[in-house]
Amino acid sequence: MSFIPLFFLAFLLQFCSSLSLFHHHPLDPLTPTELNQIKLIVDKSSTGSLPNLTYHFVDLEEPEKIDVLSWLSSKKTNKNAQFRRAKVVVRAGGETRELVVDLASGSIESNRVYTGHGYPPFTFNEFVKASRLPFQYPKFMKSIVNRGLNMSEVSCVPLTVGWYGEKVTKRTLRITCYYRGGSVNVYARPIEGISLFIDVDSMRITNYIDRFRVPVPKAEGTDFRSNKKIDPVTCNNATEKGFEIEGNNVKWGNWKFHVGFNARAGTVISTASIFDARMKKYRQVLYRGHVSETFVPYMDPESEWYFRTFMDIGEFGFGRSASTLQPLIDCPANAEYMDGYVAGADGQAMKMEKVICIFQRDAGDIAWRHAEINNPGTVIRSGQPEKTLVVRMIATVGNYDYVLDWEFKQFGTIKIGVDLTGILLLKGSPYTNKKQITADVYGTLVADNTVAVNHDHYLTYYLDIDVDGNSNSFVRAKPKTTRVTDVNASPRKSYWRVVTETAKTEADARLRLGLEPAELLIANPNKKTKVGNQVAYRLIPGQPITSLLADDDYPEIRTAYTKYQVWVTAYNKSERWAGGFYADRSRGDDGLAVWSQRNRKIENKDIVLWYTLGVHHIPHQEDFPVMPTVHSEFQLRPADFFESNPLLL
Ligand SMILES: *[C@@H]1O[C@H](CO)[C@@H](O)[C@H](O)[C@H]1NC(C)=O
Ligand SMILES: *[C@@H]1O[C@H](CO)[C@@H](O)[C@H](O)[C@H]1NC(C)=O
Ligand SMILES: *[C@@H]1O[C@H](CO)[C@@H](O)[C@H](O)[C@H]1NC(C)=O
Ligand SMILES: *[C@@H]1O[C@H](CO)[C@@H](O)[C@H](O)[C@H]1NC(C)=O
Ligand SMILES: [Cu+2]
Repeated sequence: MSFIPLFFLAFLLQFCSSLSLFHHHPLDPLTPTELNQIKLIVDKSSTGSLPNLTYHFVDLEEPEKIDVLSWLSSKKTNKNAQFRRAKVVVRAGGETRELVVDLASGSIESNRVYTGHGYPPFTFNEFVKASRLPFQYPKFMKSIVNRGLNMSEVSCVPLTVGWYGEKVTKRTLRITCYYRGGSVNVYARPIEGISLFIDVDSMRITNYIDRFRVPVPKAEGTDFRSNKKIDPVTCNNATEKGFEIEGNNVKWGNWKFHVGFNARAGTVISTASIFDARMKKYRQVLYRGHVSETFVPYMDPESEWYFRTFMDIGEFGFGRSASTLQPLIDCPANAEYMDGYVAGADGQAMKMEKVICIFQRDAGDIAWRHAEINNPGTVIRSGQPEKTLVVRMIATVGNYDYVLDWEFKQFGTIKIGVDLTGILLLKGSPYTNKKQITADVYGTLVADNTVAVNHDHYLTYYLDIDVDGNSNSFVRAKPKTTRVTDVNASPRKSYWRVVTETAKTEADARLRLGLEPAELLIANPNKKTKVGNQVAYRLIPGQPITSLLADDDYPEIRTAYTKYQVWVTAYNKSERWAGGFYADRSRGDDGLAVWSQRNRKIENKDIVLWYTLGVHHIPHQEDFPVMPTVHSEFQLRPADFFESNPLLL
């Protein structure tokens, strides 16, 4: 009977797959097979026959949190088909379409035309095609010859254009060009004075202006290649690997979490929980965290520069810009690497090699220590060295490189760090010395004929923190100066005591951090320690920064969320992108600032914390020709989460 061997085979398959698939997680990124399957499903549908079909966004459709958590706690071992759905955004026939594709049934669950403002991210192909157009454009070629430059030494890069109150917009890029002329540092030698507009849907140059000429900065001194040998002895070689990885699941020390990757955010950390040795169980800390949007506005209002107000994550994607990591430079010798997969413009899966590295850091720091000298006849010294686990990705978005770290500490802290490096955005200038400058040049003269334009970097993080469960509150613990009233009881006049305030609604949780001290806590009001304190995690912000642009300035309207560093919103799985999902040419009608206006209740609810870090970047000469890293960070740290220092258990 053929039935028996078939049955047996099915059993074997099931058995084997449950062995080999035990590392699956409902939030696993789409695999290359799944990406290609999605393309086949869409291409076969009615949408597939529409003209000029291009893929702009393909990601796992966020499953319901309740399903993910119950799947995880039920210890299921194989991939559950219910989670394998994808959100797909395509452009076809001049329209943007949103599709939800169900991979298990191979069908399209929904398919609608998006009619709101803004556009999906550009494809890499569009950027490449747009940046080639000037090379066949006679007016541009003439401008190059008129400047005495050689066309074969020109490189052009596409720039997104923002929105400046236009009633009708099109998908547009502007092109800016540079002169290599013997230098590999493309961004160091701008060809100034030219404006070149491209209508992306028709892929044509629609407007061209050559307004003025200034000298192209010289090639000398622009090379950023290092000739320093990397000494293997100095590079953290001896450290053990220290962690386990199965599929996308990482286990290290007391931590376990999931590392995902997508084209928009890059690294996504999910379901991070920490083992409590006293309770003998894992406790939830972070359901999902990733960088949500970036905003990099340049402070030059002139016609060739004013529009440079980039939202890199929504307009292009940090994942899509992820750089292949260089062992021993980007990550130490004990690092392990992960590849990423994204959909190309044609929907086909594309491998991005070594885009994430994970390594244990043993940097010579101290986790805790003490020396006790008051025991008779003996000095007792004790302590522990600090060890951390770093998950790193680097997004190279044009000229800038963003090193994005998630660093886990044994004690329970998660440190989120960003290092800025790369090449400054430079502007050609007639000046070779500061004393020649009489009008505003909007930046710093960093070399002959080279102005590095002032700008900001804001990185906004999505942090769906679930401290020991979903129902959390946002609490501010404020040290408040208090007068001593009973003058007979104490010679002291004042002290501070802690006054706590719990945010009731979203409006209570928009914060501009300043000099007024406050501990910012995500607390679980339903869980208390043995001595009765609310279990919590604390946000330790970095150097506070808010946007200095006027509220009615167009780039500020699009990124109104940069006016506050901290926001807390009610959880809604479709609210993840702080600048709105359709960031290119957006008008500020979607995004964090708008959602928060609903002023939902956030006390003892499933809530999301948003934190913006960044720098006002006044360039300096050392940032040229390549910029030494500038660091920003914030931390999430246990606060009455454990009964006592967990490192002693
Ligand atoms: C398709 O693209 C070509 C060039 O890329 C363009 O000329 C044409 O108008 C597009 N067709 C539609 C229907 O958008
Ligand atoms: C222009 O540059 C190309 C490539 O670098 C070189 O081969 C060519 O000789 C140059 N032409 C002139 C006129 O200098
Ligand atoms: C570092 O690793 C390399 C290659 O594994 C090895 O040759 C070298 O001796 C190591 N250096 C140290 C200090 O362990
Ligand atoms: C979730 O967010 C989306 C986008 O802001 C909104 O349209 C929808 O109404 C929200 N759902 C709920 C239940 O609040
Ligand atoms: Cu900068």
